Amino acid sequence: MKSKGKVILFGKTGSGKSTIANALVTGNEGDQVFGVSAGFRGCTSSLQTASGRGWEVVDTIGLGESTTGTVSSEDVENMILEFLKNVKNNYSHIIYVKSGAERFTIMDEKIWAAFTSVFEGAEESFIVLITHKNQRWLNTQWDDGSLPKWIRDLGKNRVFITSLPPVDEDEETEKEYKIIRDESLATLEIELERSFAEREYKYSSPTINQMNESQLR
Ligand SMILES: Nc1nc2c(ncn2[C@@H]2O[C@H](COP(=O)(O)OP(=O)(O)OP(=O)(O)O)[C@@H](O)[C@H]2O)c(=O)[nH]1
Ligand SMILES: [Mg+2]
Repeated sequence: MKSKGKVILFGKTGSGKSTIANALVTGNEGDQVFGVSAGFRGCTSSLQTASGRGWEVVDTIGLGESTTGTVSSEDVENMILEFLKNVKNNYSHIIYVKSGAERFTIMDEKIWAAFTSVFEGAEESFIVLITHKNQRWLNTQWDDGSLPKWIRDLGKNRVFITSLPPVDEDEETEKEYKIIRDESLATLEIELERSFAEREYKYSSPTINQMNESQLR
């Protein structure tokens, strides 16, 4: 199958990264490739890559998740170094995932700032993807100016939306959810394709790709 792109997903725990990764790779069908958290606690423990339906997707550990006990600053530095080494690559889309069911806070803005500095040089492939909501909701947010500035500054072409509710036990509800999931995925793929086509399918290369270990540190 023709390659559609290589995507990397970031965002806070529970924002929906693994759900999107599964949708792209499996098309909402069959077994899930990426572990999806069953509720309150995240379950993606490291970097995970999988391919399917023309997509190559890198799913990352949830940001903002507290690790067990106290961590020394040296540990943190090593963790970040390990992380940077692992994400060094060329991408078609570098996606920051944010749950629309949660409030937008100063924390989001800080994560976004860190994110943009890690992927400096690859700005053309940045996308914010808001989950748990639909296009009507997003349109309203644009109209009444209630999105935070860092999202508004990206512009409508760079802010996407998905609603991928998990499979429901109730048959009637599930029928509805399936339609929502399928429409969401179809729209997302169209948007991803459009934004990649705009750059003539050129993969972007963050400057960290050219850095050696000591430069990264
Ligand atoms: N209703 C609804 N639920 C969603 C949506 N996206 C994800 N979920 C649910 O939210 C929960 C967390 O989703 P995950 O995909 O595991 O989130 P994650 O970002 O991978 O989380 P970590 O791996 O902990 O970083 C799961 O129960 C999903 O089924 C959505 O668009 N709508
Ligand atoms: Mg996950």
